Amino acid sequence: MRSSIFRMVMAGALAAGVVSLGARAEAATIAFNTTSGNASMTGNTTQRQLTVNGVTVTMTAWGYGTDFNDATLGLYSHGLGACESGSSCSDPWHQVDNKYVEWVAFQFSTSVTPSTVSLYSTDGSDTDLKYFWGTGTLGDLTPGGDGTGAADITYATLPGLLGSNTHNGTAAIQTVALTTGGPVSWLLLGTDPNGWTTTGTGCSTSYPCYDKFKISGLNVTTPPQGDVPVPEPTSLLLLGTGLVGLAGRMRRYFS
Ligand SMILES: [Ca+2]
Ligand SMILES: [Ca+2]
Ligand SMILES: [Ca+2]
Repeated sequence: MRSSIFRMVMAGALAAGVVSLGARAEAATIAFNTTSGNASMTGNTTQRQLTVNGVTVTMTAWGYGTDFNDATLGLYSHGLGACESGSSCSDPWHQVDNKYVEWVAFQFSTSVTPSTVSLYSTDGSDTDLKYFWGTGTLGDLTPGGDGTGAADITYATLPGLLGSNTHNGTAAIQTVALTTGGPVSWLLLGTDPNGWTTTGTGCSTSYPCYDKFKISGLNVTTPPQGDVPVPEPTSLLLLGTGLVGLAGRMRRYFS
């Protein structure tokens, strides 16, 4: 009887002690360098992966006509490029462009808040950016295979929100702010499908000016974690010391 009461009190004290302990992790910025100069990049033209500070991002390229199409994901000294399947992949179309309309998907292993993306325009082209974002898994945008089986995903059925950031390109890396308003699990970055123009200097109906860029890097923040029941070593030591004292007092009380 005494020992069972003793065990109950001890169990209660231990449970209360563990639950009340907490470690609050601060928000952290993670910089994904998506140039070929980053030796940590793995994968191939179908899919590439990068892990920084425990967060893995998986990158896939897609093209878009009337729906999403397969594309190859190129890795160059100035960053990621894309070539829609069957389109020209010669310079300058090895970039992410809106002549063939291409997108690069970033699927994160945990929720992150995107803050900025670095774009590089090889030839000083305009670099109008559009982006979708969402939670969960973006997955295959051409389910069943391109043009076969299940219908490909379209913009209208893409399970995400769309934002944009329009600016004029120069032949340098540009940092563009991303505004998702909170944590996301995936991001789909591409040129504005309607961003190209036939007017302006050097642009005509015969030679439209298309938007083109490479994606050099992506910065995200990991959200601060709430109080989680993970005991800290120093707190555990205090808890253990307290329990030893409590046990001693209880033994004296019950004996
Ligand atoms: Ca398709
Ligand atoms: Ca391209
Ligand atoms: Ca444009």
